[in-house]
Formats: sequence, structure tokens, C-alpha cells
Amino acid sequence: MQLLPSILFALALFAEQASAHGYVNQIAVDGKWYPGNKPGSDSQLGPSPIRLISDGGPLQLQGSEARDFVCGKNASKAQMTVPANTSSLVTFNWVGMDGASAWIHHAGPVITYMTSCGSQSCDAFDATVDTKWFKVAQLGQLPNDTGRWFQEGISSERTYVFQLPDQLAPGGYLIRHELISLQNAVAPNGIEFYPMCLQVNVSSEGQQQPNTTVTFPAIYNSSTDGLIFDTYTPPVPAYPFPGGPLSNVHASGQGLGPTAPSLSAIPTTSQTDSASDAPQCSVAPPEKQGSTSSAVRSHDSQPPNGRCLVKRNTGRRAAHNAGLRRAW
Ligand SMILES: *[C@@H]1O[C@H](CO)[C@@H](O)[C@H](O)[C@H]1NC(C)=O
Ligand SMILES: *[C@@H]1O[C@H](CO)[C@@H](O)[C@H](O)[C@H]1NC(C)=O
Ligand SMILES: *[C@@H]1O[C@H](CO)[C@@H](O)[C@H](O)[C@H]1NC(C)=O
Ligand SMILES: *[C@@H]1O[C@H](CO)[C@@H](O)[C@H](O)[C@H]1NC(C)=O
Ligand SMILES: *[C@@H]1O[C@H](CO)[C@@H](O)[C@H](O)[C@H]1NC(C)=O
Ligand SMILES: CC(=O)N[C@H]1CO[C@H](CO)[C@@H](O)[C@@H]1O
Ligand SMILES: [Cu+2]
Repeated sequence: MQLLPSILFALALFAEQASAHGYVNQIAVDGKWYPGNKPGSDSQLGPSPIRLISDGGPLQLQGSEARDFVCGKNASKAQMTVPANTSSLVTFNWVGMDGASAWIHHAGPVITYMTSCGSQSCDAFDATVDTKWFKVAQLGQLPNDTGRWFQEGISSERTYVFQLPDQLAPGGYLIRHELISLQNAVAPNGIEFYPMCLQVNVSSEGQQQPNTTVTFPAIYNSSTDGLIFDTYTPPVPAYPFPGGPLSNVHASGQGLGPTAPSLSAIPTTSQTDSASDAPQCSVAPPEKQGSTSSAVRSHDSQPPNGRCLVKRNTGRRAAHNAGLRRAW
């Protein structure tokens, strides 16, 4: 059995070469959807609140530009800044590089940060210069379900949902939403980062300011926990999240448990994906008293400040499990 991890690692590398990674295709605030543009699609830009990246491949610790860790590869400012309220639900629709297939990676954390655009309008805000971010949501492993991660739910449901902090001060914010993929992180420089940024304008009566912040790429250095991690060899330890603990400014979590409102379905067409054969995908209704919700609570003492919707379907799940290790 000692050979198993290295075999899986080799298979993972193979899967990596065969894949083309992905990006956030569109987003919703409280169920209202806004389109994104396909990475690198300079010539056919439509208005979007999602900062455009030049390519949906991963950022790596060695070989990627420092500025790309802020909002993704060669990220450019977006034209729209979309309205939101404190406690609004923000949904990210992750897709594979063709804009229609599902996100392929399963192992790794899902982390979301925010920063104020300050006195500037977010569509003019340059985030690449010493921008200070606070962490508003993070999810890692499914508790005691060794080797499996919430990110798998982004692959199966295509969405990740989190709630804006309930006491956030009003104004323009960039939301930096990041998938980190660990399938190759057994080895140095194998970890992959996929950050994407969204521009929102928050209406609020709140006044809360973050008391700790981080900058990118400074938090990713040789002393950062969690950048080399073996997710294959049981028992897999609890993942040490990079970027520190959740900020004092984060969602209460009340809106994402059993009482979460229904989400509207993902639009199947967008300005960048006009293919009518795009797979129909529905958003799982939030579970009533599901295992995920209670499991999230028992994961640690934090409420589920952000979570993806993992639809439980045993038949599909069994089939998925069969392919899981190869797919990684
Ligand atoms: C980066 O984006 C700029 C426009 O914002 C574009 O002119 C340039 O070609 C892009 N570079 C790469 C490497 O994609
Ligand atoms: C924000 O709240 C106001 C007042 O309740 C509401 O009219 C508006 O639709 C909300 N906006 C969003 C994006 O949910
Ligand atoms: C942000 O929202 C506030 C309050 O609704 C509004 O006054 C302001 O014009 C908005 N700013 C932008 C850039 O949309
Ligand atoms: C390295 O990262 C850690 C957190 O990941 C951070 O506290 C520290 O300041 C960073 N060091 C440098 C030199 O940037
Ligand atoms: C930040 O705020 C949290 C919650 O109010 C508090 O527990 C923590 O000690 C504060 N940290 C600093 C550095 O002030
Ligand atoms: C990944 C994870 O949640 N591991 C936990 C499994 O349960 C043990 C004992 O309850 C915890 O110590 C681990 O942290
Ligand atoms: Cu990838």
C-alpha cells in the first residue's frame, strides 16, 4: 500500500495535463445573475462585474507573476459594480475552460476575502498595489470524511455561495474568491491557485472595520502553512488554511444554514457561452436539516460562514466516488 500515494500522484499529474482548469463564468447577488467574460476574450467584452483574467490556468508559487495572485492572471478592471446589501448571498458559478463543463478539481480549500475600494469607484480601483484584504469565508475538508473536500461540491453543483458580512460598512468592495487545488500539492510548487475578483457596492447601516488584513502574494511564502499537503494518505490531517483565521468582519452564518432562501437557477446562457448545448444544471436547494449543515458546525466552532451546496444523492454519489480518485 505504500505505493498507492505515488501512483495516485502520478495519475493526478496526468489528469492535470489533460485538463484546462477553469474560471468563474457568472455570479449572482441575491439571485440576480450577472455574466462574466471568457478568459482572454478582449475583443468581445460585454459589461460584467467580474474582473477579466487572461487565462484560466493555475497560478503557481514559482513561475507566476506576483500581481496575478491578487485577482488572477493579468486581471483587468471590470466595468460594472453591482448592488448588494449586508447579508446578501453571493453565488459564484465555476466552470471548466470551455465555459460549459464543470470545474474539475476536488481537493483543496475555498477561501473568500474582501477589500474596500476606498474613495475610488471599484471600476477604477487598482488592487495590485499593497491592497489589504480581510477573510470573510473559508471551507476546507468535509469533516471526518477522509480525503474529501467541499470543493467537490463546486464541481458537482457548479456553484459556491457565501454571505456578505452583516455589519460591513457601506461602499464599494472587491471580493477575492479563490479556489486552491491540492491534487499535486504533495510536491513543492504543486499547489494551484485560482483567484477571481468581483466588484460590489454594498448598501449598509453597518460600521464594522476589519482589525487584521493580509496582502497577496505576501502571505504565500516558504513559511506559509498548507502549501505542501498530502491529501491522499490517510489519516489526512485538518488543513491549515493560509491567510489566517476568519476576520472579525464576516457573515453570521445564519443565512446559510437550514433557513437559507432558495437560489435561482444558473442561467444556461451568457454573453460568453451561447452554446445551446450547455449542460442544464440546477442549483441544489439548501438542505433542510442535512448532514452537511450540521457537519459544518461540528467541523470547528465557527458557524458555516461560507459553503458550497453539496447535493446529496446516493446513487450519483456512489458513481462519482468510483471515479473520484482517478478524476483528481
Ligand atoms: C494583459 O492585459 C492587457 C490588457 O489589459 C493586454 O494588452 C495584454 O496583452 C495582456 N497580457 C497577457 C500576457 O495576456
Ligand atoms: C437591498 O435591500 C433593499 C431594501 O431591502 C432591497 O430593495 C434591494 O433589492 C436589496 N438589494 C439586493 C441586491 O438584494
Ligand atoms: C453605491 O450605492 C449607494 C447607495 O445605494 C449609491 O448612492 C452609490 O451611488 C452607489 N455607487 C456606485 C458606484 O454604484
Ligand atoms: C509569509 O506568510 C505568512 C503567512 O502566511 C505571513 O505572516 C508572513 O508575513 C509572510 N512573510 C513575508 C516575508 O512576507
Ligand atoms: C479582532 O476582532 C476580534 C473579534 O472582535 C477579536 O477577537 C480579536 O482579538 C481582534 N484582533 C485584533 C488584532 O484586534
Ligand atoms: C478533517 C477533520 O475534520 N478531522 C477531524 C475528525 O475528527 C477528529 C476527532 O473528532 C478531529 O480531531 C479531526 O480534526
Ligand atoms: Cu487545474
